[in-house]
Amino acid sequence: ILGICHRNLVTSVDPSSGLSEEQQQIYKTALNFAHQEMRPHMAEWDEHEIFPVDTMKKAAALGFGAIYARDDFGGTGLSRLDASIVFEALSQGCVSTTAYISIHNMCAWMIDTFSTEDLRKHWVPQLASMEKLASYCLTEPGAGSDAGSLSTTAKKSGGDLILNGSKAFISGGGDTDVYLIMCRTGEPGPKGISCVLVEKGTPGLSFGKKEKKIGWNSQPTRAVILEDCRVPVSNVIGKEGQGFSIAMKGLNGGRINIASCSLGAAQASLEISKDHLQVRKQFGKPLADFQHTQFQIAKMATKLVASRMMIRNAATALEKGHPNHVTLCSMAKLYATEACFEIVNTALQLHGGYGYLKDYPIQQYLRDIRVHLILEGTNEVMQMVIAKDILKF
Ligand code: FAD
Ligand code: 2MC
Repeated sequence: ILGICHRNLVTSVDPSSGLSEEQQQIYKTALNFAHQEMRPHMAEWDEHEIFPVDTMKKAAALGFGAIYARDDFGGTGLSRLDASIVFEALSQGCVSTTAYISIHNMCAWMIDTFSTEDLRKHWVPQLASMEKLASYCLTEPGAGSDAGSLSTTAKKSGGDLILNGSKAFISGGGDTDVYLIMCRTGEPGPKGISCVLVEKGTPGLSFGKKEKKIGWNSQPTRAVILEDCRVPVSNVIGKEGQGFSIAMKGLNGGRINIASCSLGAAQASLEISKDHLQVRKQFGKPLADFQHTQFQIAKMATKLVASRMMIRNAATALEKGHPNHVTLCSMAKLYATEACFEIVNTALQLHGGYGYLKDYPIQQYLRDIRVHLILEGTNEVMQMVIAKDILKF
């Protein structure tokens, strides 16, 4: 029964507080799915590195495959805040699987927003149902944080583009169907980059070995290799030279979504800890009776609520196109991924030796959310973005 519901959550940490009735219903639907379809399998997916494609298709049937893509071609047409709520709920069932679903959603939105009507019509329905899965390919072995320096090239040849280069750390890589490749079609720097869609099966597209990781084990991570890989020019998403901007706009939402995955893990860990502290006795009384433990719980709850407020505030700013949305998304990612990691780490400590055992889920939440401080822009990059904004005046 660990974390089966937010049964007594009439308190400040109730995730549905402040949400409209419709949003509360969305949250409930996603949480039920997480508890019924994901949480019972989360340890097995981690242990055996299973990519649960059938479960993800079931999630897509609830509208979670293209949550904030327009609804004329099968997107769900919901808001960024709605998406954040969905990822917060789903990640309680499995952070790693939810994080992949969030990357897939980011790609679906990029295609829906920037591609031609033909590409939209062809891809959005299949991505919304998760019949086809997508990967986002920005990072290279020599271009991680400095993404604008990427060196994968796409050279024109008649009506085609010929791609050469390699991408590192690609989530879903090898097991997914559609690759959004950020590649150089022009001058050095961010302005010379385009976003090109490459389908699995295209000659010249291959994959590296599956990486061994400490978390995010329910989704594969591989290098994506392009060797004279030929695609039609019509596969360019948006305009030539617009690729870096499209990639960054995708990541604004991605950063909120990944922070939401940390939030769900922290929510579940707090609830599990509360149960444990009330049941486990040492020195003749429940651990919850010790003031130090109470102070720990109080700090965890405060960090949780602060994280949620920052994430939801940023989601609303992004939705409304607020002039500061880039900074607010970066702040939410920076703050929430770190605060939620601290919450889950404290939860592990409060479980004593049991927290370190794989019989208990906290260690998996901890391993899975650690990487959120690194990917979708490291938290140092988030500070660069924030500082640049503050110091520009
Ligand atoms: P580096 O850029 O080499 O950074 C190393 C360290 O130096 C970091 O701490 C960084 O913050 C710091 N640093 C760098 N520059 C500065 C600076 N100017 N000032 C201060 N500190 C600095 N990428 C994709 O494109 N698609 C994916 O699907 C994807 N999935 C991933 C999945 C996993 C499991 C992992 C681990 C990574 C994934 N990534 C993906 C890549 C991820 O985005 C990069 O790892 C990340 O952006 C950092 O790049 P890097 O690893 O090259 O580190
Ligand atoms: N939203 C919209 N536009 C953005 C943006 C954002 N978040 N960030 C940058 N831009 C624009 C920026 O406004 C500028 O446009 P213009 O020239 O029209 O003013 C252009 O992009 C270039 O920006 P900079 O001049 O700031 O570029 P710079 O090369 O200095 O670096 C930096 C920017 C460091 C912020 C960027 O390279 C970055 O975000 N690096 C981190 C890379 C990253 O996040 N990787 C994640 C990979 S995906 C992943 O990990 C997954 C798991 C899927």
